[in-house]
Amino acid sequence: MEKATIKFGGLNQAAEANEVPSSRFSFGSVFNQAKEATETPSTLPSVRPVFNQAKEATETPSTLPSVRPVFNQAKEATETPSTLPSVRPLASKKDNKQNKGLFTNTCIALQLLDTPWRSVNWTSESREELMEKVESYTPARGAASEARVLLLGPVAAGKSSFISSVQSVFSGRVLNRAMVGSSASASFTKRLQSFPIRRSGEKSDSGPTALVLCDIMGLGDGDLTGLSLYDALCVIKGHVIEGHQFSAEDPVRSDSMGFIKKPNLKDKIHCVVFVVDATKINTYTKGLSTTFQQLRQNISSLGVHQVALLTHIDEVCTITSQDVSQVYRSRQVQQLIGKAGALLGMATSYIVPVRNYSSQLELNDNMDILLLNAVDHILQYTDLYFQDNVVDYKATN
Ligand SMILES: Nc1nc2c(ncn2[C@@H]2O[C@H](COP(=O)(O)OP(=O)(O)OP(=O)(O)O)[C@@H](O)[C@H]2O)c(=O)[nH]1
Ligand SMILES: [Mg+2]
Repeated sequence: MEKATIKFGGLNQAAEANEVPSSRFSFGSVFNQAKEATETPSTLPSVRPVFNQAKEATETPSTLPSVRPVFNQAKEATETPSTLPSVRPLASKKDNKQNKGLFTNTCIALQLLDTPWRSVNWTSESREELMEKVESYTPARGAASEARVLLLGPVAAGKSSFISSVQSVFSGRVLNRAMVGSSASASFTKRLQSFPIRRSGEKSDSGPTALVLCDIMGLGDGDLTGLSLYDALCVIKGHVIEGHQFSAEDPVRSDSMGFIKKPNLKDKIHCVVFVVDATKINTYTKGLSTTFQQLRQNISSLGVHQVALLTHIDEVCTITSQDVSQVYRSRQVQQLIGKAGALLGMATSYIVPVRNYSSQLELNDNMDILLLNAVDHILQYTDLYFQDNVVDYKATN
């Protein structure tokens, strides 16, 4: 059942993207068969001929016109098996329109869970509350004046976009503050750059919030490209100065210019956010997965908590792309969060989906809410660092 649903989601998206209704119908029939094969074996005999027709239709395009009636047949096989005629006449235009509507509704119902698996309040009040929460945030125990959060992930995962998107929410308009690249193979971001998140509206006069998002080069996947595990750990430990330019051939060394020999709490990273692209979860290499697992072990031993963002969710689920408030009802997104958990070696409760601003020129309340929920999630784990480590830190300094 699950396998069939997965295939269905992907193919349906492809079909919708290409606007080829005939392929929708043929696949719908196949899917119905798979679904019924699992759920109601007793109805199988009536469905089997439908499958054959659909199969033939795929193999021999000349028989394609018969695909529409096949859909009718399959649909009715589910609803009224006793009335099934052996061959259906060609549907009228009106019938086709109705069928298309029903089919679309069926598609939506199959892509969406009945109830969201996480609850989010999608109201403008909630958006305001979340913004105020971030604006009034101060690190626990007065440990530091700001919380430094590092975004780590493969090239083009959306690290810089997330920073820009959060900046945009607080600026009231879409900005490209942290320089966003394209989906090239080499990292667009080369330097360590910190972005204090500004307050919104008139409150911006009272200075930025206590949240600083740090952008960095994309991770390599085990070979000699991208940010190395060693350099990433140097940044987290606080040895690397702002603006340091990373290079695979020139790792951070204790004699590197500006190397911070004895980092203070303010130099260190207090939470790490892994960023992965939902469209690439199935193709990320084993080397990258190993890098993630090694990073997680090393970062955890420093007492730094980690969470993760699943970006590009609009590109894996058509319904979420149209209405981001459906994200926690999307089977596709839920399944990819599970896969992201396996890739990162992380429980799914640490992973949140986001849709970054990429092509939009105007803010969208629901996108803002999802981004702000992600920031809230990050801050919870950032504070654990201050709660866990500050006593030790104060005692030793
Ligand atoms: N549709 C969509 N596009 C996104 C999303 N997030 C990022 N992008 C796009 O993905 C591309 C790469 O985004 P960046 O933010 O530059 O990625 P990065 O992780 O900073 O990449 P490097 O700096 O090269 O390591 C850009 O074209 C973004 O517009 C998203 O959630 N949805
Ligand atoms: Mg970047």
